[in-house]
Amino acid sequence: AWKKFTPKPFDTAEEFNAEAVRHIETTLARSMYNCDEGAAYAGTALAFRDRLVLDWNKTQQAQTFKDQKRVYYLSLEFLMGRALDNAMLNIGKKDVAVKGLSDLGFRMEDIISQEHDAALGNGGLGRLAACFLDSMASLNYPAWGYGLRYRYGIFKQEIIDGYQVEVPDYWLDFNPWEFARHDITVDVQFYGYVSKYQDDDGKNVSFWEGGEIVQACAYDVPIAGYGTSTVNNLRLWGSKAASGEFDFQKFNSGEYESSVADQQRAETISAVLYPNDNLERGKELRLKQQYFWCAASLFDIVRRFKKTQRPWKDFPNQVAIQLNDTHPTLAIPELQRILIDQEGLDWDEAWSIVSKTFGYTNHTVLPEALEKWSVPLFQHLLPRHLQIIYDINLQFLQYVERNFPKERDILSRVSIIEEANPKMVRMAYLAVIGSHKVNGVAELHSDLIKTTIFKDFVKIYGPDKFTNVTNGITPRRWLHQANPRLSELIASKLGGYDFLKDLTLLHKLEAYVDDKDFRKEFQEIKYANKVRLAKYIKDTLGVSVNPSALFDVQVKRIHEYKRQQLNIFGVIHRYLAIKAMSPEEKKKLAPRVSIFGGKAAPGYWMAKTVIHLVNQVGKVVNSDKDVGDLLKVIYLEDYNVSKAEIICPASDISEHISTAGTEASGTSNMKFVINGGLIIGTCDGANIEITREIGENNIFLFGNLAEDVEELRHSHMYGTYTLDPSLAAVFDSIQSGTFGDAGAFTSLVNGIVDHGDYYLVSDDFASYCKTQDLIDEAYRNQDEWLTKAITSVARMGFFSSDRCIDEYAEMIWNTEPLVPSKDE
Ligand code: 26Q
Repeated sequence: AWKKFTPKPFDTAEEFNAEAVRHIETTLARSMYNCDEGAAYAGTALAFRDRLVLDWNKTQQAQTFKDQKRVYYLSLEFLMGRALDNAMLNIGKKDVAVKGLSDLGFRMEDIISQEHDAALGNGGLGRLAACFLDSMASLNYPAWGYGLRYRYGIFKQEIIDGYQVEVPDYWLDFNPWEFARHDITVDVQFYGYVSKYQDDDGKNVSFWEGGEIVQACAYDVPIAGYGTSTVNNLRLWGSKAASGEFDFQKFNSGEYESSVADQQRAETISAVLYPNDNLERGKELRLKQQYFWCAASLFDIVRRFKKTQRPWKDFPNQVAIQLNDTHPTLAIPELQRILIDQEGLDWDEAWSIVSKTFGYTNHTVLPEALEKWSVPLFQHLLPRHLQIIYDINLQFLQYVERNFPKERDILSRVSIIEEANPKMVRMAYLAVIGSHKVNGVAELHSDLIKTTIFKDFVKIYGPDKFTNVTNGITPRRWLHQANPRLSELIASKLGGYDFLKDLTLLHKLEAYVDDKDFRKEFQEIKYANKVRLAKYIKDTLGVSVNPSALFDVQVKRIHEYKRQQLNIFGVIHRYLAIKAMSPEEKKKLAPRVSIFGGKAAPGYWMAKTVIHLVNQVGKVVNSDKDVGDLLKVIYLEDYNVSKAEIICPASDISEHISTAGTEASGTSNMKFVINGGLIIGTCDGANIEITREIGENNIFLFGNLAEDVEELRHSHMYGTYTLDPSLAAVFDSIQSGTFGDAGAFTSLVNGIVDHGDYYLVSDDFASYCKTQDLIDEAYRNQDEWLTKAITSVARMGFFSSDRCIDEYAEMIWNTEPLVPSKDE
């Protein structure tokens, strides 16, 4: 028998260095004589990885042995960011590595920043999936993530002459955090046709034949929990050409080039992340990605279930699959297909299993983001799935007809197939029909989906199928890792770091809101974080900003509904006001730094125009001698997770100013407040619950309410409204060329002036500017400001993603944690 392998766990700096050096010299085959920061990063990562891997194996064995219900989180995006710091903090022993690296002449900060972000996501939805993985592992839930292993993550953004330029993000050169499982593969079929047979019992059966096969290859990423030995698994699928006789035939018959071309075509499936956020674009390759990933994941899940030799009816008791938006909806007809075509279950038996297994999370009500795929495309790519979808639809519509015989047009409204030209498959309806629970991601949003896009379904299924799980964030990354000094200060008052596992403990901080030393330290930490960001701005953009100024931050994907245009118009309004001020008036004004960051989808012209305008305004304002320190406008290039970790702790005010009813939740709002920043925001998404938790005195809310939006839009269309006069003045300055070629911005201005102002920028402009003035005033009273900030942090306990995961487990998944035993 094999002798059990025991690793060398390091407890001292010397032991850590021995491990890191061993990896550098042997795993990497490099000499310590030219050990640069890249090699030091690799050695450190590999030393920590060794510790992770053993707990990972143990966790997986224990989960297999206990055979409890598992959760599978299907997401096309996992925006993980960097792994090393997180691994060190979750495993412990970071302090040892800090000392060890410093003995070798390295600073931990520099080593950490060697790592490339794992940027397999666009924004909120992908980062939520990453926070959920952290929470599921930290709470010991047996849970796997399933995703795609994109060769290129979200593009890198460069700002050149004030314009966004996209650069490919090739990130896999050296990735110590993934393990290629060359032995774990799944053949995935595309195209072909459906044949009908009669089986031995005379039953009609359908079978999907022909077409082509692409191979899915598993790449596993360990997900360590905080303060527990649980290490869960994130399985990402990479695509390859299926190896088979076909290739060899081509090869042997001299068609070498075409066999290489087949290979490349197959690899295209997992090559690149689609960079659209909140916009659906019906490209065949995207649908191929979705099916490839769903088919591989379902095959894997079913294979694991079948090993236990349980009867099929146990499947929903052993497996919970959560669909992160509609992107994995094909998993529903795929499971139905496996059960009826391959496992021989009858339709009803199979459908009962399918609809108990899935839960669906909706992240948007924007009509342009609701996924639809054309029937002809489906017919071509996935003929058997289209049949199954038609059958699901038929059963469903028959049910509706029986129960609502008097309502004739409900059938066309709720049909999965939209009767357009061409016909379209409505993925959200399929997801609702195939799941046992549907949830929104904040209270307002969950209410809205029940009264708008899914209204008829509430009538059909009753209200209990629909629920809310308000989003959260992991306090490990977004407090402890991003803001170690604040985390340490909190721990010093609360008697340790338990709050990182039970964030509601933060409420105890309220007892220190008047504590002089605590307040001073809290304020110093914020200042130090601002100094750090100021240095970053100086290093990257060459602009000096005053760290004592009010830092006003809006960082998120650029989208009209998020209204970065409202922010920059407000900045221009401020600039014009400063230009008109007397020296006395200027003295009274609090200096401000307006910081923007975020990527625009490459084809989203209006979003790119906003980026351009912000940069043009920055160019003019930042060099205007009349303005000096009173206003600086900064565009941070390539906003991503690791930059968010620097930016969130350094804000005084952050902006979450979407048109009411459009932002499903928002999660960066939570990240800013937990780091002692205040918010200017609309009554939208999770802003509403943040207000309820922290108190309305501690947040700057403005603008129209969701319930008024429809009427306001109507008034724009039918001429009963006039443009806000201050906004008109802003437009005049833009159109007179103050910020360069006015023509570049006409579409942006005209969208508001002439084309209905869909996002109600004009309606909210006065209220926005007034609220910004209130913020200036409030900031002058630093003492009160500090009280607001501290009180808010103390009341943010609700927004931990641990709370979300417990809610999902209880209300949707019906799963229990598996607490690792101590002795193993
Ligand atoms: C769909 C089809 C084809 C191509 C791309 C897409 C696609 C990709 C990404 C559609 C949507 C997304 C991303 C959506 C998203 O990030 N939504 C955000 O989710 C967060 C987590 O729940 C919320 O906090 C945000 O409010 C919501 O906008």
